[in-house]
Amino acid sequence: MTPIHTHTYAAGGSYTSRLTVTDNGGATDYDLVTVVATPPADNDCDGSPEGSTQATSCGVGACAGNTGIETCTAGSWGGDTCDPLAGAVAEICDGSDNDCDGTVDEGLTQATSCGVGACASTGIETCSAGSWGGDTCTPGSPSAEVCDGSDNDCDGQVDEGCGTVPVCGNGICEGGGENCFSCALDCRCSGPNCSKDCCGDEICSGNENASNCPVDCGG
Ligand SMILES: [Ca+2]
Ligand SMILES: [Ca+2]
Ligand SMILES: [Ca+2]
Ligand SMILES: [Ca+2]
Repeated sequence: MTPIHTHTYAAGGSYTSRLTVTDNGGATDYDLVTVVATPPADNDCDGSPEGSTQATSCGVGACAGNTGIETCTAGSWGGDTCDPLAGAVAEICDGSDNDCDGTVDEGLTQATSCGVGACASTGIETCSAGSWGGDTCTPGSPSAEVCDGSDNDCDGQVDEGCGTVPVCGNGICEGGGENCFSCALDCRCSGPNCSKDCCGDEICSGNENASNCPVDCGG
């Protein structure tokens, strides 16, 4: 049986094969065989021929409306060049989907602060639909003002009223050095560091008593 030689081409087109035969005497002869297999004009790419292109669009949020092209290849559209993230930037609190992931203002928080003086505190707030809210900051509770260099009652003033406390003009603190900030040996009869005898000076004279002076001199 005469052998059949087979050669297969993967795509349609016009192909010619030359078949040459040499006999036992050395004589040769040949023949040309042409086979034409033209792809159909419409290969199911919506009536578009092979290799044609069409515009595409893609993207959501700030990337909505990005464009590209795709190509009709072997009966289907493919190779879309549209980039759904072209133009994407980091998400910010503005009511827009800046990073083009389909969600608006997601995962945005920022630090907050509230209260003054001893009541100062911190918290966070969250962005929703372009607005910051849900602040978790809660100020601390105020307490009575004492002479300690802090704004205990959270009114914005430090140690207000301390200046009205009578000072003891004794030998250690005299000369204007007595105050809540600079005099380690606070001689005021009602101050937190009051450990001095308040007797005998001209300012506190007459003010000393058992209720506000640890060393009551009976003035
Ligand atoms: Ca987003
Ligand atoms: Ca945003
Ligand atoms: Ca205060
Ligand atoms: Ca204070």
